[in-house]
Amino acid sequence: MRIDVVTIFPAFFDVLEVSLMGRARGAGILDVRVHDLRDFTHDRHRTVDDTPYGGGAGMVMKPEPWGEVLDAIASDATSPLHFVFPSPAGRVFSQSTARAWADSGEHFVFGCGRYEGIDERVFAYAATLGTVSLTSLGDYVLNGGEVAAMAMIEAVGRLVPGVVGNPESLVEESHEDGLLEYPSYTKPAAWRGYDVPEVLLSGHHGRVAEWRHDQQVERTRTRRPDLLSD
Ligand code: 6GU
Repeated sequence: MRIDVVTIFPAFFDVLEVSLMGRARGAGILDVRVHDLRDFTHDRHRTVDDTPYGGGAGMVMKPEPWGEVLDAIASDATSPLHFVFPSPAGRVFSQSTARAWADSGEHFVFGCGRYEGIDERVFAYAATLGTVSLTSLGDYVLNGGEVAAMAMIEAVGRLVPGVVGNPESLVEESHEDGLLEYPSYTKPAAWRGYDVPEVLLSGHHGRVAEWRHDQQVERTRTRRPDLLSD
């Protein structure tokens, strides 16, 4: 899977060299390329922002460097392009979004905005090159799109075949079946006065499966009743 990232802080993405994502990149399963937006400016100060038309607080990212970097990426596209602009004003990302994107076969481009946002015309221009999504992680505000893009890249990337060693571990986890994950235990069976639930020591696979499912439903009911409402 090919992923391009556009940012004024490439260092945020250094952590993609670590752990499962780093191994997947080394193995050629994920091809992640990070572009510094300032490399697509032409003035001495490498300016990427300016004051908003109509006034107001903060600065807005200028369209010209974005146009140039999007053109450069589009000229090197490996499959249909999907531009994702992380934004708290976007639609909320979920496991089903991650699954759809991982299965899409698209070439993803994450455009990370800073300041008060990106000039709105950039989204219209990107739509002439591919699909455009404005996507939020949830109802809180981060300083820019970088941390949100990282979260989405990891959520999508780990669903690409070969990134996670044991594909079964993807099936049983929280949100894949609309329920939270069941609790897990390992040895020792007794620890500081806390015992592992008896059923897990029974060796009875049917009873274990039933207990785990009951735990999933009960956890979801108490912690996340919104997931059960439909
Ligand atoms: Cl995608 N971006 C920013 N800046 N803040 C967020 C977010 C995204 N999702 C939640 N908060």
